[in-house]
Amino acid sequence: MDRFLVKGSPGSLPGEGKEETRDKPAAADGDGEPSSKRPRREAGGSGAHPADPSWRHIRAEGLDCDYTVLFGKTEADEILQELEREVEYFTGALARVQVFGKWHSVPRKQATYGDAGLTYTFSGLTLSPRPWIPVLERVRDRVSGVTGHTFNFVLINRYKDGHDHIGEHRDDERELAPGIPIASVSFGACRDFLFRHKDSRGRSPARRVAGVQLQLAHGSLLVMKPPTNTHWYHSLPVRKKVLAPRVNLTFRRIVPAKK
Ligand SMILES: O=C(O)CCC(=O)C(=O)O
Repeated sequence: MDRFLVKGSPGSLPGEGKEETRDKPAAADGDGEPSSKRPRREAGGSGAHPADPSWRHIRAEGLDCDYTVLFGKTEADEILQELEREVEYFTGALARVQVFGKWHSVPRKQATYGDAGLTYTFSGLTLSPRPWIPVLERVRDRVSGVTGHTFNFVLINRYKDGHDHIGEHRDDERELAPGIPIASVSFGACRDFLFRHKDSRGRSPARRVAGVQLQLAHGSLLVMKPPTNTHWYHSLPVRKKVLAPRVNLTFRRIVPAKK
């Protein structure tokens, strides 16, 4: 899962991760404030009643996602408070990233939790996730209940405000179990979430495929199903007007390493 979090970080190989831009410093991030020029599809918003998740299906060429609001406000507030109290984020070398030879703080905080015995690669190191804590088990089990999938790992990203962000990347690591969706649950500030087709990146894209923009609300669940992460990059761009924190949990199924 080295490509999962940071590229060009300590221990990564030269030339690895040319496509990976998730930790570009804010000033260099191509996804700034909304541009009226870029074509977009809108989805997201307040969505469904949590007791009866009604899904919004988001489809484009090679993109297959479902969105719902899974937790009502009271429950989402309670979960956010517990996450803020209980989650322990990376510090030190794991909270820094090297981009084009320069060191930067990762522009958000990160943590990983999961099943005992699992290992994953991060910054060139083989790490074990922290053991599950009750608040994460509660969210994981609700997500499993509505998706019919089980998850053994969660990556947590905390954005203190709209300056914190994540650059364009795909979640296409080798460790991910094939055919299993990634379930992304958000708490706190509603943020824009952008998908861009792999053929539509860069200054002279191979072709123009309309991007997809969602707003991920407090208590929402976005299910990214295959083959979305093969064809589409996603990012959470800087939004300077957002003042409140947001915590995002991406539940994943990792194939345990052979002993
Ligand atoms: O915070 C988000 O919604 C995005 C997180 C993300 O892109 C990831 O975990 O790969």
